[in-house]
Amino acid sequence: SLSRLDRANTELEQVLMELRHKREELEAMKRDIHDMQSEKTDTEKSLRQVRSKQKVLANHQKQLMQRRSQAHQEREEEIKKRQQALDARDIKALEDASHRKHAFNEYKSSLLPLDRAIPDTRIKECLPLKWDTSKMPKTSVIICYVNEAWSTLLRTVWSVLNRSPPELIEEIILLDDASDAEWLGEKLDTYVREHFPSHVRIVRSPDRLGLIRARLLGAKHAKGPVMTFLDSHCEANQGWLEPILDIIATNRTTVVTPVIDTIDHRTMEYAKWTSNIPSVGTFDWTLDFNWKSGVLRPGQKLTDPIDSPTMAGGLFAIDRDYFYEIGSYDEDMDGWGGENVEMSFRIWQCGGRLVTAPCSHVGHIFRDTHPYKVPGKGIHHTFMKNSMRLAEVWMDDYKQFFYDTKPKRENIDIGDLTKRKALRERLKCKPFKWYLKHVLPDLFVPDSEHVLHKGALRAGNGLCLDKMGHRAGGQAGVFSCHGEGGNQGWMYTVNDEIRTADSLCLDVYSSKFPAPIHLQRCHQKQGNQAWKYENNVFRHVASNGCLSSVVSGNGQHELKLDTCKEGSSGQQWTWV
Ligand code: LR7
Ligand code: MN
Repeated sequence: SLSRLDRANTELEQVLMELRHKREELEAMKRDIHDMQSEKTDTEKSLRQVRSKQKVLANHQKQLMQRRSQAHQEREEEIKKRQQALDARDIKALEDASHRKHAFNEYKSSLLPLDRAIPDTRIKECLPLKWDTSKMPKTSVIICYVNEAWSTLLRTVWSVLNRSPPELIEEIILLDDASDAEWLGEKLDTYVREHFPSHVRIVRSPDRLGLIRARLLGAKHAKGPVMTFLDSHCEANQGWLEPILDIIATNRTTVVTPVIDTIDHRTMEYAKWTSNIPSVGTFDWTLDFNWKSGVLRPGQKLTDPIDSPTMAGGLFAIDRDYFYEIGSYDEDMDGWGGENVEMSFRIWQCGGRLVTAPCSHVGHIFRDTHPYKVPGKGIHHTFMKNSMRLAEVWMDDYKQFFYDTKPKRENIDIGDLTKRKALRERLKCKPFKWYLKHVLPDLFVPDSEHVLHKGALRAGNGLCLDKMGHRAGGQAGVFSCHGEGGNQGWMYTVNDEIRTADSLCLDVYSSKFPAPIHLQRCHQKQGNQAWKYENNVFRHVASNGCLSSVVSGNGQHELKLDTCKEGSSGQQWTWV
């Protein structure tokens, strides 16, 4: 019986052990269940969060859709109906006609929503930036126009209203420079009354003022502490305004431009591409505005304002009081042109600063011609007069380099300069030499230190080297000598370049003779732009060919790079 007891005992121990195991398993299962339960609640919680976020988003979208006013939808349906009745040839004809009238494809524009979506062109570094609008001044937005198309004018206005924090917009002033287009009369009054009753004001000038005096009149009407000027065919992009006003809030003597994106004048497409560092403004000695690549200072972030030596002129913001302190505009400038370079020199020379805000983007329709006439003797004339005024007031002895580019100026009465010269005195502005040294140190200065020869270049066969009115990428040619400079004005530099006053250099990149001679922006790095000038011959250093005025197969005179032949008259170039 003792051994039975023993056996029973062992069995009991075994059972107990199993029981213990089972209990442990049970505990483990319980723990698992508990874990799973809490996981479940977590998932349920985040699911609930996602759902509520979705709801908020849907609501938001609904509101947005509702805010797209009835008018937009009605207009778009109307357009659709009209389009269905046309075939491709009709459309092409309508587009061409509108292009002749407005210098861009207005027909295409008229089919696009007035509040269309455009690509957000900001670099990614801009997106996380947070702006405190409560510390920013309000702005008046001033848009001057003469016979601007309906669709582009209103798209400018809608883009400003839809893409600006409302608390930052004091008003939008539409300054009509005496347009006679019928759509800009009562029809516009009604539209503005219906859609923008509280924000938009139309001011109509009874006489044609020209762009510069039109802006001065717009400024007179502005109530906001900051004024933002825009051309009448722009589209403000996402978040365009905050970076601009932030800079002015920090320093009221800084004048700010957005990055200007391109809206194509044929397709109306808003360009998606922009470079990481925006282009900034420079100028040529013809006093034309030009772009150059922006450069970051050491330690400067991609989102920081970047110094711009000049501005394009149409799109900028300025503290209203500072605008007057610094001399607003030269009110004796007529029509169009030059005012932007004048204001740029003045800002820098008189202690201010001109910058581009990399996170602010506004699109502009760039076009090839102007669809309007300016009062007086036309755009060419006013541009010349305005440039002469600015050269006389701001450029000291350097003005001569500008005059050198225009050897045959018509007699232009540039008027009285006393007021502008007094302004320069009063503000104790720095000399132009200072501006060149500190603001545009890399600009080519055509003085005797840098230029070995200048004038026209005549080949032995009697023709002159000619830019043929082409821009960068085009080809240079030869033409009968006219002695007016312009397309026939050339310089040979210490850098071995053959260059024009507007910074184009003769450039050859094909090695097959006879090779075309291209015009490219001067890069000052020798390479394909280096020429040796000896015994009246220009030898292209990289390819060892000679600059030649030749007669082609069909009897046409052409400029080529060809094998050097001693004594060939087309390869003998003299300065005249
Ligand atoms: O007599 C006029 N009255 C006007 O109100 C002539 C023009 N205007 C208006 C016109 O309707 C337009 O809204 O002024 C604005 C500028 O005229 P545009 O668009 O025909 O000229 P643009 O874009 O070729 O002109 C550039 O250079 C001008 C020089 O005087 C002005 O500074 C423009 O504002 C300027 N535009 C820009 O800077 C946009 C970027 C272009 C570049 C580079
Ligand atoms: Mn323009």
